[in-house]
Amino acid sequence: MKRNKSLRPSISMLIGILVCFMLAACGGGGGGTVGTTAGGCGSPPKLTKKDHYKVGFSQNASNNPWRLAETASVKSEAQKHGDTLVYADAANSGDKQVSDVQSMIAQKVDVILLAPITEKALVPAVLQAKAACIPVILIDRDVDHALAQPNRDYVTFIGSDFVQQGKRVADWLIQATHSQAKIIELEGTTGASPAINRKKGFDDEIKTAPGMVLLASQDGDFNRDTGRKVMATLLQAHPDVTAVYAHNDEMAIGAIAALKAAGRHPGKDVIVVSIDGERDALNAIINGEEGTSVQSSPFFGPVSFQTIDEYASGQKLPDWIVVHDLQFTKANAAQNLGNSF
Ligand code: GYE
Repeated sequence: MKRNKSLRPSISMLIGILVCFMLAACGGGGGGTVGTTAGGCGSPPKLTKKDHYKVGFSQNASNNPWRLAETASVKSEAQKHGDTLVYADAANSGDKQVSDVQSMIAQKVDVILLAPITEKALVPAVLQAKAACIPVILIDRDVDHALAQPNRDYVTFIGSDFVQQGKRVADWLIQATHSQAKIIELEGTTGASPAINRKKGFDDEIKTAPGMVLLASQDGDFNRDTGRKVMATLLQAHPDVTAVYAHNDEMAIGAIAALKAAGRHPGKDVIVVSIDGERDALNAIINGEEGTSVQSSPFFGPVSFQTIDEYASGQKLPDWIVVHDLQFTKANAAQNLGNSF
C-alpha cells in the first residue's frame, strides 16, 4: 500500500509529461506565438467551473434575419446567466473571423462560442485557442473533421442535421411535383458546412426519383440579393425551370423576386423550396409563392450556455449536439409566424 501511494505521484507526473509532449507535438503546426499546450490543460482544454464566465462569441456575419436572431439569442442568454459576452462580427470575412478569435484569446476569455464561416478558414483559430488552453464550442456551422476534431481540438458541434434538411426538402418536392421537376439549386456560401451538406442531402435524394432533373446549381452566398441576381441569370439559360431549391430562405426570397421580374408565377409555374423558417418565407408560404421551408433554428443561446455548464461540470459531451428542426408548409406556417424571425 505504502509503496503504491508513494509511486502514484511519480506515475501521474510521468503521464502528465507524456501528455504535454503529445499535445505540444500536435498543437505545434501553425500555432505561432499565441500559446502552448505544454501546461497540460487538456485536449480539448478543460473549463474551470465558475459562477460567471467571460464568453467569446465569434459571429460570421450579421446581414440577415437568421444571423441577427442567433446573435440576439446568445446575447440574451449570456445576460440571463450574468456572464460577460465578448462579441465580434466577422462581416462575412474568414480572415476577420480568425483575427476576431485571436483577439478573444488575447482577452483571455474562458470559453469561445464560434460560428465558423466555412469548414476550413477557422481551423487555425480553433487550434490556436486550444494551444492557449481556451475551449471552443462550435455553433451552427462545423469545421472540416480532417483538420480539427470534436472532443479533441474543440469541445463539440451544436447544430442542425444539414443533410437531413436537404433530404426533407427533396422528399417534399418529389411528392408535390409527382416526381417531375426541372430544378435550379441556389447554394449557400461555398465551403460552409450547411452549404456542403444541404447540397448532398438534396442531390442524393432526387437521384432516387427519375423525373427530378437538376438543371443548374450555383453559389448564391446565403444572401438575398445575390440569390436574386444568380436566379435572374440562370433563368435566362434555363427558361424550362419548374422548381427552385435554395439552401436558405433569404436566397429563396431573392429567387421569387427574380422569377416575378421575369414574368413567372412562383407557386404556380415554378415551385420554390428552401431552409430556415424565417418570417418572410413563412409569409411567402402563406401567400402561396413558396412551397415549404424546413426549419434551421437560430436560437442557439439556451443550448450553448447549457453546454458550457455541462462541460464545466466535467460531463463528457457527444461530438455533435443535434438541433431538431420543424418543417413549415401551408398547414402550419400561420401558427408559427409568432416564433419566427
Ligand atoms: O441557414 C443561413 C445562414 O449556418 C445554419 O447560415 C446556418 C445558416 C443558415 O446564413 O441562413
